[in-house]
Amino acid sequence: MNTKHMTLGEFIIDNQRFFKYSSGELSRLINSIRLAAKVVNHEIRKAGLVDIIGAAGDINIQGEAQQKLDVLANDLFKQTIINREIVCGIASEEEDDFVIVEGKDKSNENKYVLLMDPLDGSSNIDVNISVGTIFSVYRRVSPEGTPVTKEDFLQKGSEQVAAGYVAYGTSTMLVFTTGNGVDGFTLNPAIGTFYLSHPNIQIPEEGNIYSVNEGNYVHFPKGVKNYIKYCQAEEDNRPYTSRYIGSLVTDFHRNMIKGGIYIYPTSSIGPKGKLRLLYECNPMAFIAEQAGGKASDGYKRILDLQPTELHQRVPFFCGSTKMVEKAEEFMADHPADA
Ligand code: P6P
Repeated sequence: MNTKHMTLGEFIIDNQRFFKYSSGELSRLINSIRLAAKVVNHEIRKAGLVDIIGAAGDINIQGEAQQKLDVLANDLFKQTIINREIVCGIASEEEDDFVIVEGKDKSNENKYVLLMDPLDGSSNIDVNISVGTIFSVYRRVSPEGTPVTKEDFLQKGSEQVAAGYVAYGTSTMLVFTTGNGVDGFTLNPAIGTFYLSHPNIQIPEEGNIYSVNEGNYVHFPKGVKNYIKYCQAEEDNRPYTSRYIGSLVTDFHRNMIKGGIYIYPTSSIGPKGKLRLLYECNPMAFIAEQAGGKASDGYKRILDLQPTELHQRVPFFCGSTKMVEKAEEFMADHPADA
């Protein structure tokens, strides 16, 4: 089939035979995420009007309590997925603990667990900066038919069967992998259909963009400070360009297309960094590697890290392989900072 104008639905049908465990459930899960993404997109696109239609905490014209968008996004993704009886559990940045999902007959026959950051960077909405949804899918490891357990969520990132993000930017894009490369789909809002716009995304091996919050420079470990100075030096193809939007999905997506490195390191004010391993770093690392890039904590491959807590934070270096490797060289010079 000519993939030029393939819709996401056609792509899923055409490729589900390559999905790990190739069961229809994963296809249905991705289709459900597609649906929820459209609904969240609709809410985000009118977020600037909340003072007209009711701000969070207000009662809107339907008499419903107006929710903060990240809470709304969480509820929308949760309900869309739960109603379709595809997963046996959900973990979310917006939920203190994981959510056990039982079938109508109280069964737990579903094979997958979903982890998500339903609306990453939501504080940017008030200033009209792009935000995103990040998701990660594993096959459960606990016995089918029993309630999901914490171990189902604490799997290494290398065990993911799918991962993706929705970028609510100048256009709305759904980018995901099932372990067979990375493909990007752009929403045509006029008809509510995602079209294959970026087949087989390959992140350039080298880039000239570095993304880090330099406002925290004074708090960074020596290895990070030295790498930032390397990026700024007038040598070879440097100085690099500094681009930091403060929205992971947006900074990551730009680097996927143009090449670059995104860094959220440890610091004296954040000894484990800021980003969450399970539903931010692992999915983005899976996507980066599937697109030929790299992701580490400055020393070790992100996907090899053994999670211990649902909301644990890790330092994150991700993007063009050669840029991540160079940053790791600077980090290796100062392991004491780890
Ligand atoms: P800082 C948003 O809150 C987020 O989780 C990421 O999307 C973003 O890259 C990062 O935090 C920004 O954090 O500390 O630089 O404002």
